[in-house]
Amino acid sequence: METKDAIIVGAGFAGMYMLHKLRSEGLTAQVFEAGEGVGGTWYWNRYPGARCDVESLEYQYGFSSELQAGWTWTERYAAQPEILRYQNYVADKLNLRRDIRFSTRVTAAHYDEGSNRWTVETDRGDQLETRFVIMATGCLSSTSLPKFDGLENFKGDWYHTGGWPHEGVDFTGKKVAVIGTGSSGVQSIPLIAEQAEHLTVFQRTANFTLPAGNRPLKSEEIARSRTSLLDDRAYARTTGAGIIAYPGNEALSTEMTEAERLAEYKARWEAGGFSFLGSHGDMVMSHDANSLAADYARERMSQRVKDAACAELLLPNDHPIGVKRLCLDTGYLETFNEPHVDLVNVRVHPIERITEQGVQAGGKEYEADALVFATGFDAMTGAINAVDIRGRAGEKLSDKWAAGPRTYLGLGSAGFPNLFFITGPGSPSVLSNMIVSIEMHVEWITDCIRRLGSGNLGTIEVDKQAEDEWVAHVNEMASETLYPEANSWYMGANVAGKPRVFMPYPGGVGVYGEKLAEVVAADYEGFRLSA
Ligand code: N01
Repeated sequence: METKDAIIVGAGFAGMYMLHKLRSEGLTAQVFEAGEGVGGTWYWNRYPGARCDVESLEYQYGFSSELQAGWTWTERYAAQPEILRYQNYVADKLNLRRDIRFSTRVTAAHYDEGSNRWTVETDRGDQLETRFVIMATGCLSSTSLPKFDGLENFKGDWYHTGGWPHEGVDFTGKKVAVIGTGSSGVQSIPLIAEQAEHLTVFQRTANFTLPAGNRPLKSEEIARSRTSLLDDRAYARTTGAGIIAYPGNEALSTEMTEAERLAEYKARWEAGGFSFLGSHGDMVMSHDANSLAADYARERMSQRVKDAACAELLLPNDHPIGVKRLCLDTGYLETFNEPHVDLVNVRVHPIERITEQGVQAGGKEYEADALVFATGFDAMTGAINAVDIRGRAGEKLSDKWAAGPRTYLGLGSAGFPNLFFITGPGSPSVLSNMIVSIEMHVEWITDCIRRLGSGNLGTIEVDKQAEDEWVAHVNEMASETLYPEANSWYMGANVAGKPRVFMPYPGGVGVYGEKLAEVVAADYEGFRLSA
C-alpha cells in the first residue's frame, strides 16, 4: 500500500499551507481535493457577487512577505475570481500541485490500533497508509439543500450558490426565483436582478446587512501592507477576531453617553464592514446594549428602501444583531426598489412545493425559469462527518458527534489519535478572520508533529477529560452571550435534525492563542503523547 507521513483532506487555504509546512519539515504529504483545482470555498462559490467580507489586505496568507511581494490586491474586499487567482498564484509559487490529487474525494479514514496507522480511501479507489490525517475540509463547504417537494419536476434550471457552474449563468430575459437571504443571497441578488427580467426573492428571516463600502485599494494602502504584513499578523493574533482594521471599542454601552454611542455607530456604519459590531464592548453580551445597536441598524437599513411595507419586511426583528453572521452588501436593499423585484415572506407564505413552472408558496404559484438556492451549508461538521472516520475500537466520529461536535481546542477528538482538524468546531474559526485561524492551527499542528518526531513518540491523542472540560467551557461561554438566541448555522439550526449546539469558540482569537501556547508550554497538556 502507498504510504505517506500525512494525508491532508482539502486544498483550500488550510490544506495548501499545511502541505507547505509539512514539506518544509521533510515529511511526505498527500493532499486530496474534490475540486479540479485549489481554492476550497473560493473554488466552489462562484455565484455572481461572491466576495470576501474580510478586507483583502488581511485576507491573505501572512506567513511570507515574499509571497505578498508578488501579489497586488485591487479592491478593499476581493471578489471571488481574484481570491481564486491568488490561491493559484500561491500554489504555483510553492509548487504545491505535485502533491495534490484533484477531483478526488476522501471517503474513509480508519485507524488501526495495532500498527498505529490510518488507512485512507478515496472515491477513485486510492488506498494509502499514513501516520497523520489532517482535515482541512473548511467550515462552509458542505452545501445544504433543504428538501423542497417537487424539485425533481421543475422544468427550468436550478443552482446552489455553493456549487455554481464554472462557466457562469446568464439570467438575461429570465424569470428567476432566489430562496435564501443570508450572505450568499444578499451578495448575489443585486447582480441577478440586473440581468433577470423578473426576480422573486423568498425570505424566511430578514438579516442585518450594511453597506460593505467596497472600493479600489489606494496605492499607499498596498505599499504600507507590504512592509507591515508580518507585524500586522502577529498583532492580529492577539485580537478578538484576528482582524486589525477598526479595533473594537472596549467601553460598554452603559459607559457611553447617547451622543457618544450614536457617533460611534455612525462612524462605524459609514466605514463599512464588520466595524459596526465593535461599537461597544457589550454588543453580543447584553440585550439592552444589543437592541440599541439593532435599532440604529434598522433605521439605517430602512432609509435604503422606498416602499415602507417592503422595508418593514426587510428589517430583522427576531434575533439580536451580530449573533447571525452580519451581511455586508453592495446595493442589496436598494434592489427591492426595482419594479421587477418582488419579496415573498415565507413565514407568512410558506413554500409548499416546487412546481414545473416555479415555486408555490402560500397557495400562489410564482413563475420562474430558473431557481437559485442560497440556502447555505451544513457548517463546521458537515464536511468532516461526510468522511467515514473511525478511531479506536472502530468508533465512528459521526456517531461520537451525534449530539454535537466534541473536540479539545477544535484540534482533535478523544479516541482518534493523530487526527487533526484545522479550524475545527471548538476553535474561533468562523468568528474570526479564517486565514489567521488557519495559520495558527497549521503552525500548531506542524510544531506538534515535530515534537512527536524529536521525542520518538508515535502518537498524540486528546485526553477525554480535557475534551469534556473544553466542550463544557465553550458551551458555558456561549451561554453567557446572545449567540444561542438565533437560529443560525453557528448553532446548527439551519439543517433539519442537526443538534442545536453553538459550535465555534466565542472567547476570541487572542485568548484562544494564549491557551494554545500554554498547552504547548506544558508539553501538550490535555493530550496524551505515547510511543
Ligand atoms: O447561508 P446562510 P449563506 N426555506 O445559512 C434560508 C459565509 N459566506 O450561504 O435564516 C426558506 O447564512 C435561510 O433562512 P433562515 C458567511 O459566513 C461569506 O448565505 O435560516 N429559506 C437563510 O436566509 C455566511 O454566514 C460570504 O431563516 C431557507 C439562507 O437560506 C455563511 O457563509 C459570502 C430554507 C441561508 O443563509 C453562509 O452564508 C457568502 C428553507 N427551507 C457566504 N433553508 C462573504 O465572505 C434555508 N433558508 C461575504
